[in-house]
Amino acid sequence: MPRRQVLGIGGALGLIAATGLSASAALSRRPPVTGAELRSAVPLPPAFQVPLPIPSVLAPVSTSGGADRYEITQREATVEILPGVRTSLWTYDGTFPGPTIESRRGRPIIVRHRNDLSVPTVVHLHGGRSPAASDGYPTDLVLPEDWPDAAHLTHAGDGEHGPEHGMPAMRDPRAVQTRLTRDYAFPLDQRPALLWYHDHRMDFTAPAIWRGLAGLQIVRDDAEDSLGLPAGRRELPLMIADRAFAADGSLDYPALDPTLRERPGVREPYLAGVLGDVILVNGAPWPVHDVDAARYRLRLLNASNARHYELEAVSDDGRRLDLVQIGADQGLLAAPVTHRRLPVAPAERYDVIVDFSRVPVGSRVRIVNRLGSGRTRDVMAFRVARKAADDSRIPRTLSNDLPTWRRSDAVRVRDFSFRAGRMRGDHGWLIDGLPFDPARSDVTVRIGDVEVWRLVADVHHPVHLHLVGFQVLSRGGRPPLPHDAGLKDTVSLRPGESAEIITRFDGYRGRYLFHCHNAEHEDMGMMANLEII
Ligand SMILES: [Cu+2]
Repeated sequence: MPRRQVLGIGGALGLIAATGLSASAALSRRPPVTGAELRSAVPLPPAFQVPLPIPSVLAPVSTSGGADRYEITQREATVEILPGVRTSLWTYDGTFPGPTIESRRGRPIIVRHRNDLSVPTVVHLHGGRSPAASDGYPTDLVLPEDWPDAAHLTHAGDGEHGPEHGMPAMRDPRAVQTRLTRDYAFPLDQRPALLWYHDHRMDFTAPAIWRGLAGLQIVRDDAEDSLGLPAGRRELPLMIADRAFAADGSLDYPALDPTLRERPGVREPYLAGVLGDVILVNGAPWPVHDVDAARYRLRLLNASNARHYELEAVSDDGRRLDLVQIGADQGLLAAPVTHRRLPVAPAERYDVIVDFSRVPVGSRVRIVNRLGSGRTRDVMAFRVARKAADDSRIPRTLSNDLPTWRRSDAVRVRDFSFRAGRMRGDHGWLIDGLPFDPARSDVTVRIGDVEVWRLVADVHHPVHLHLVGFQVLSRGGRPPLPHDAGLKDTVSLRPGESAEIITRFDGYRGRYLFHCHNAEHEDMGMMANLEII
């Protein structure tokens, strides 16, 4: 690899490649970020001025036959993210985040997505226990009305971009494509949790999410409702995502092909991940939210492409408030876990209670990212506006339905490495030395089997499994960390680190995925097929 490219990959990876540092040496240095930061070319607003938006809840178009039907149109929209600046986005129904879908455990929903964008799309419900046909496999594309048909694409592939680019669907005989619309059916036979839906298009997931294709879905049930947790306006979904803005107010992104039609990938300094210099919460820059002096349930999602956070809640007098974790990616913990700092990797969700009752009225609590610097240290703020009664509680037992898998239950142990490498003659990110190929069979598991997977990383890789939740068994040969508690669908591997996870593959048969959820890594090959038979 030429030296120029090695250094271009940035921070940790360049260090490992250029100096031959061992993984453990990389781990001891543990760089706080994997990726490179874009700088916005417009003036940025001061922190804690813009009010926190709460995404609107989508109303079903019908509720007949025990199932709710929804319709979402994917379309371009111009919105005001930075005060006084117009930004064109790709959206679900005209907003970023898209509308929130409120759903109940075991009550099926059908979402008809209509693609009025200029490129193919595909929707994945992250954390959903969904049949394969509705899981948003990257080549199961919804084509825009005027997109060339498959026969035409075959010829286009022989042209200027060569057969390697622009038509991955053609390499996948199992792809099921539709034109203009697709109905996604979600049985939602799963634990209550905060899920999120986002684009998962082959080779172009990262820029599609960056441009705005992300929204929330919440699954609830009666057991969770009866716990007495903070609810109503004291329950806040918080989608955290970084972005950067070009001089014309558009979102900056270092795509090789800004039309996102044919050539995937990003420019060289950003190969390890794209970071922005503006922190958005629910689509607003460094927002502020007025709260009662009471407990709040904060449902955190890191929807950033590559940025990691280590969150703290800091009051004006410098006190750190407890972050009492009650839930993980896949729902409630068995019992609360108290943190002072909470690491949140891309795609992870943490459900935490923060108690503002002892914060003086009129003062603020800032949510700070210890891994950020300068403006990216701030995330958002709460302003304690008034005294208020609070009859919420945090039960000592939150749930008793978590699986009790033991290592001895596993019928198989598999090893997977997540490392940099070469793909199609360029830089890539590889699982076990291979870039993703939809037509290749990678992992086949029998439905109902319990397996242990050992994952090892070079730089940060948040590893996500579709369909199933898992438990973290160990990290670096040691017991899991406090924030690994509960049932997860994304585990954050730190530089040079290994982790073991355990799960039972059940629910549905079919073709699923596991992949890195650094969205740039995902687009550059770091995915593999998971076939459940
Ligand atoms: Cu990765």
